[in-house]
Amino acid sequence: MTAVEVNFDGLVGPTHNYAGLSYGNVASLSNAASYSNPKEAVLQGLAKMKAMHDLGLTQGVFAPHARPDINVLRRLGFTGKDNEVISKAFKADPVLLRACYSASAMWTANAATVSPSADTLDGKVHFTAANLNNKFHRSLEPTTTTRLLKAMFNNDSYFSHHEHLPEQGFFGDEGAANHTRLTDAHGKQGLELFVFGASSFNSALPKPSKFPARQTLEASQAICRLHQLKPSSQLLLQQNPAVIDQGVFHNDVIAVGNANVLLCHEQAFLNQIDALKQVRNAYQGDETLHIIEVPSAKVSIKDAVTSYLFNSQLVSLSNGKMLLVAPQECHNNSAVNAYINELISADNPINQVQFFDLKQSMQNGGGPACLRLRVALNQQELAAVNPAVILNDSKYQQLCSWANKHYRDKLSNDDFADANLLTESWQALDELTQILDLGSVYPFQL
Ligand code: SUG
Repeated sequence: MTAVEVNFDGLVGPTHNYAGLSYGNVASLSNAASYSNPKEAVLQGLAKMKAMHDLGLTQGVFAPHARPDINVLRRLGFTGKDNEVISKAFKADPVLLRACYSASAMWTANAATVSPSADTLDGKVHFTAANLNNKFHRSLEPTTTTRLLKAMFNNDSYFSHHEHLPEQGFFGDEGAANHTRLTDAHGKQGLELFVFGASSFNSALPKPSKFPARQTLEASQAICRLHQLKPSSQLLLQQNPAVIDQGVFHNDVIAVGNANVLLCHEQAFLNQIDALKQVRNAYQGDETLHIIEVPSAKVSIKDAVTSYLFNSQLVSLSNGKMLLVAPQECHNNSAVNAYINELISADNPINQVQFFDLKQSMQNGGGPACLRLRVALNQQELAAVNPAVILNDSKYQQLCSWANKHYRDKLSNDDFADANLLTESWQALDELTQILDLGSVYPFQL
């Protein structure tokens, strides 16, 4: 059956800020003292979504989460009315308060792992929200993510939703950032690659020594079971621990796959020669599989991490071309820009590039691919998706007006002491639930 890949981009939330919360993520730590511009951030994300829509792709919108997470602040001992909780938390621990204000749910590549129906034994599309157990601010996401997924994919005949994995480091799960799918047509059975950073139980496997491995083997194995993946649709590979220690905190910072193309750095995987042999052997498409390995001599790991080349999206266009949707930082880096020019003129399916200014997200370590969750859907499944979360020209205009009305253009540390930020943000989201027809997905009452 014919199918399309729909990218559901995270709409940046009204409290987007830089709090230096993600140890192991170079950009997050180095921008901790900067002030943010939530309005610019949401509009940059929307401009990317609109550009994808204008290319003829089906583009979805994934709503932000309600922040601050007032319930978790209460669980942590801050009492009183909402404004008292905020002012007590600000005095006691401003970084904790900012973690509870984080808009990190914008990086929807980490929202969930999704397996299309062509790969699953029961023929349903399976979703498991990621537990994001490795970082406190991200561990606040899975419950709302599941509610949002259920509001977007609300039809038991086609969609199967699973509870997130146990909230424990052994099952650390970061969702689709460590998952890609190779196939020669979205509607055909594909090969799902699960890339883990370390094993919790098997001490024989190597681990990074400095920065955390956020995805465990055991989490990836559990997702394969939950999603009832056909054995021939799954392959588990280990990420190279040495690059995790250089700031490659997710596999999508060092590799990207689409259709019959896997673009990866030559240092992406542990025992790379053998890993790629396994990929070639397991791939079942009729079209030739293109594995493009980028040598360190052309793009160093440092350049890969600062430019986010591998966090580009690779998208198939209806004219048969494949487009690299890259962050502006790739254009600004002369080595990376030279490599991209070589890539698009070489003999492989990638033959176009488009650069996007996503600086607000990039400064927290989130590039184009971090901002989107891919869901391959056949025509019947697509018809069953909540239509209000699919972008069109008027929805784009509506979302821009909504953002312009509700979002601030500057947030710095002292602004988090102001409980008006809570009220403004929740009012914005309340209005958004109507624009995206989500029902009551948020745990607040205005
Ligand atoms: O989890 N940054 C996110 C970036 C996620 C990128 N996603 C993918 N690679 N798919 C993270 O580290 C920073 C928040 C702060 O420091 O304020 C943050 O959460």
